[in-house]
Amino acid sequence: MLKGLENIIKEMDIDSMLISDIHNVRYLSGYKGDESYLLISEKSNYFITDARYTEQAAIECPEFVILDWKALGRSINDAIAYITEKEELKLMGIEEVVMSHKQYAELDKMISTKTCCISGIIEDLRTVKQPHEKEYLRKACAISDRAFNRILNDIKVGITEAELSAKLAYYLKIEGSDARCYENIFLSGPRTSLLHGIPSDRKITYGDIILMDFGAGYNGYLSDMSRTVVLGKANEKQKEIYNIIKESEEDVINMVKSGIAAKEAYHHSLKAVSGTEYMSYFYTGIGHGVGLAVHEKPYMSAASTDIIKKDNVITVEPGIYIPGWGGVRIEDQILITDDGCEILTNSSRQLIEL
Ligand SMILES: [Mn+2]
Repeated sequence: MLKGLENIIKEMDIDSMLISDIHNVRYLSGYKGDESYLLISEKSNYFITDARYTEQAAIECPEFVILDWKALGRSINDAIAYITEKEELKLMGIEEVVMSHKQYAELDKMISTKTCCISGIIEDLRTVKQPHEKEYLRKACAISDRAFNRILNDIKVGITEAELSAKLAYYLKIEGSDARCYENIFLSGPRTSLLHGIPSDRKITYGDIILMDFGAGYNGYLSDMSRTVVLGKANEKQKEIYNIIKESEEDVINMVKSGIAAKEAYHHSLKAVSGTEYMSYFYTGIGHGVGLAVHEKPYMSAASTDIIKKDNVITVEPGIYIPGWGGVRIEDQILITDDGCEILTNSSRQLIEL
């Protein structure tokens, strides 16, 4: 049995769990690849993959029995059925939000083991970062700070968003990011109101607002930060909106600590915005946990029921997005402590005019 899982298995009165979410697979096994599953029982830990990954899995996951499902049948389900029979499993937890209906329907016919839902349980464990995870997250954030510093020199009239996005991805990797990471967001001018827009062939022009949202990975642990800058002198409206968002972000950073409800942090983010003409353009999600996944628990919004705890790593990222005009977002990644937080991304939050 893997450390930390005994209590869960006991409390839920199950004898096994099938882990299908790839971040949970990595969290529990150390495996860095894709398309693999864990079947953890009271007696043994199985790692189910295919021949593309068996050697890698044997190196990265020494605590597991490695099974190649293609050698056992036609689908992953054949390997699951093989284990449930061999281990005489009675009740297996499955991640119902990850497994497809097709796979579930087929599996249900193949096995006599009963199943129950365990989605969110490993995700809850993942929210509280262990010392090595905190170290990896600090390193990932430092990489994104260095890449940001480099990309500022490339933002010039005539270069496109897509070119800048490619350069930023290059700087992140040269500065030490994992080879595989997630795509950055690099937007300019009126396109900055597209919260998660895709970098286009739009050329940067003088006076543009430029929004970058990006991150690095370090041993699989991710950073996520955003900065909004202006090429040239910022106009009054750009400055006004930027300062509201900066104040909103700082209001949250200054109040957040272990034990605060996520929705309370959200309400604090509104102080700087409510009463201004921009309130209806303020986005309702102001942050999220970050770790092996770029968006994970806890979620920071008005509707969230999450409580922020010590050793959570979250982003704070208020933003105002006005269709046709543009948007401003400032995002930092922080580590929650008993009495406040440690800010992991250290790039300036002052408005940068290039
Ligand atoms: Mn984010």
